[in-house]
Amino acid sequence: MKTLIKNGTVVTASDTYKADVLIEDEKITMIGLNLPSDGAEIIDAAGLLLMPGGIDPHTHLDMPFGGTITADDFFTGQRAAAFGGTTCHIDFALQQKGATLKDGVEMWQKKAEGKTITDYGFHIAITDPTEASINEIATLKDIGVASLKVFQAYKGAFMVDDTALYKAMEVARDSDIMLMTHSENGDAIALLTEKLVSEGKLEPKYHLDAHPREIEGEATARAIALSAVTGAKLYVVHMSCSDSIEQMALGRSKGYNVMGETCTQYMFKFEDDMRVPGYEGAKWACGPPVRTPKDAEYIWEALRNTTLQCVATDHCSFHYDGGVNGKIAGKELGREGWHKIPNGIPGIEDRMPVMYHNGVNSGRISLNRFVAITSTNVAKSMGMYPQKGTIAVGSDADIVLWDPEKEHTISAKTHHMAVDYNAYEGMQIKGLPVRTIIRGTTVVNNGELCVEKGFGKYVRRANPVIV
Ligand code: DUC
Ligand code: ZN
Ligand code: ZN
Repeated sequence: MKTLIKNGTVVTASDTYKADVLIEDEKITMIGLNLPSDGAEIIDAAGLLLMPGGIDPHTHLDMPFGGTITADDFFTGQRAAAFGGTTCHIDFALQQKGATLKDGVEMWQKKAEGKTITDYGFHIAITDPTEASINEIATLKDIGVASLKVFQAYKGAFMVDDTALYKAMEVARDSDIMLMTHSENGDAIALLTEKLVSEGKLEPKYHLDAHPREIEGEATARAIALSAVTGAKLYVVHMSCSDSIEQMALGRSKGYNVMGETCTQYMFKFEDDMRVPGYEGAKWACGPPVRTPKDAEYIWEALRNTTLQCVATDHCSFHYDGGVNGKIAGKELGREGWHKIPNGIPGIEDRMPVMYHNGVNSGRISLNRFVAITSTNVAKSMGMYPQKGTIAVGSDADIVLWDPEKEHTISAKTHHMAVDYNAYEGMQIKGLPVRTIIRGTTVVNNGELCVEKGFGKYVRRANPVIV
């Protein structure tokens, strides 16, 4: 199968230039001006940008959490991703207590089986850090897993202590695995939660008081220090505020092997959105919590100046009005107390358009930086580059045809996620994907899904690098 994309403008993390792109089977085989068609199917991309497909480094599909399960499974989540210009994502498989890390990955592989639309990989989160589990980190490469998540929060559920974190870092260092942390101080959160709940402070806004910014800063600094001592590569996920990002800037200025990710929602959803009267604030309960508009500006600057290198979604969708009309239970579980709200915000479909519109159109980041933070840096740090994350000869033909002039108003009424609300409801966007190509096959074209469930493939990852 041959496809020639003609007349488009290729955009990578470093360059923007006019070129045709030839795809043979699943790979890009030629890039240049006026390439001969030679019997290839022609796609005319005049007026369009050709960008590497988005890669979302942080998603939770079909994940049990907080007494329920996410609204999006691998089909609805990946379908939404493809509509939004994301061609690959890395989901978090969770180790179950008493089971191995590989069991966790296998469990998540089964959830994906037969449902996939985009390509995908798995991180594994270590939640039962026995000696055997810690030693098992050295074998993750055998199953194509190049990243290990450690929770410094969620005491009594996913959290592990500093001894386990330190030991996991030593094995991760020796086996070239990227160690990822959810950096908040779980002990402090547990104490604050107990206090607030015992005082009868049960409305959604108290979620903010249980997750102060200082303890995100503290846990981030701790993870960075342990990474510096052990020499493990560290990727801090979902950084939400200046307190933690300052620590990242400091660690990077010292030359440590550390990098950070933020999420789209931290630039658009704020503490005041959680403080509205009534229960609506529950929609924005996530960990770490949403912060302030000042933090959002700090994040934009950190994305510009390379303190932060990746933008994820932490897509973790729970219905606002769940448990009715056949819907899975969701945020309503916390009506009797904020501590029972399932944490998470959806966004797998919206990351690319929202970041493009608010980043590139507003002049906050360049087009090339947009590609870097939504795709290339993710591929590099997660061990998928140059198979994924760029437009280059030999790379997978994961290409998004982007219309910089196309306009759309984001709404839950029209989105492709299964969840019943949208974090960017009403946002008017200019610049959208019009065709999403994965490994040479058109997956979405002008609002139509063009592949069957099961199209997406597992991506084996190795050699993650700090960018
Ligand atoms: N944060 C969330 O908001 N949801 C899932 C897990 C997490 O760390
Ligand atoms: Zn997390
Ligand atoms: Zn997460």
